Amino acid sequence: MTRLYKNIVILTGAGISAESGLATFRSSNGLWNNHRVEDVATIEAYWRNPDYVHQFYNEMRPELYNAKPNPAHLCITELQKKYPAHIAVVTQNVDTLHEKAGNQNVFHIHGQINQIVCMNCGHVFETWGDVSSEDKCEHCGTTGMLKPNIVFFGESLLYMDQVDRLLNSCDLFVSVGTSGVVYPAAGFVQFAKMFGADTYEFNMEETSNNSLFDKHIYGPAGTTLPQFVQQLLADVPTKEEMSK
Ligand code: BV8
Repeated sequence: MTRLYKNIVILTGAGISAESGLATFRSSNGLWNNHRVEDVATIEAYWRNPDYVHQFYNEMRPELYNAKPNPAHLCITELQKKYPAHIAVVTQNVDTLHEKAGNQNVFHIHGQINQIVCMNCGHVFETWGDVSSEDKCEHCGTTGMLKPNIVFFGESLLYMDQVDRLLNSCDLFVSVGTSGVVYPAAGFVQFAKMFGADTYEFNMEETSNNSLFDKHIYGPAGTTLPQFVQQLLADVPTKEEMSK
């Protein structure tokens, strides 16, 4: 690869956090194995039984609080520091490992586990503790309207205006650790491709989105993504080369 890119978008899914010890959704021991998606990750499930949904996320919070970023998250920080391009991270993950690794320009399109939103006034606040339907909103004082600030099935994604702008100006689109089954995130590669980006998919195996990517790099992202970052950095001309 010898091209110098100007605008890079890195889309991440649960697979980038797998080597940090966090379960993915759809693998054999995945998060959805012991729960039906429609019982915990839909807005109907929330209204039907808010404390069942709160409990699912209350149980998830401590593990995500203690999780540490792995080399896949860390190499993105190195790239953002050393590669002369605008580099954004669009993540489907609700963990904060991109932030813990020092990544900048991170957009959590499916929300974040450590954020709670009040369905009455829209106020969003941070917590790593348990939440229940008895809790009161610190802003409007309403009880029983607090929800994890996580985008459930049937809800619109967050930051879509920013994502649209990023996709139509990117010249390199890199997808890391996502099965490509959840929309609209699974469709982002098509927009990037339409606007002329080179598209790379990093995964352990072929995904449903396979044919949409120019290149596929198989293997654990903690190994493959740092190698890719080193290749990108090797193509950056040195100051001497630039001055010729
Ligand atoms: C919306 C919250 C509209 C809970 C999540 C078009 C076609 C078909 C369906 C739809 C469509 N448009 C919309 C839909 C409906 C739906 C949808 O896509 N359904 C699918 C399942 C058919 N989409 C929605 O409802 C979205 N909303 O479209 O709203 C709208 C518009 C206006 C007004 C109102 C409404 C909302 C989608 C968000 C849903 N919320 N989660 C929670 O997170 O707890 S989705 C859930 O799946 C997670 O957020 C997760 O991030 C996401 C994607 O999963 P992945 O991250 O890919 O994880 P997965 O386990 O699947 O895969 C992991 C991958 O990593 C694997 O490929 C594995 O091989 C790989 N891997 C593992 N280890 C490694 C690795 N790779 C590299 N290295 C490793 N070490």
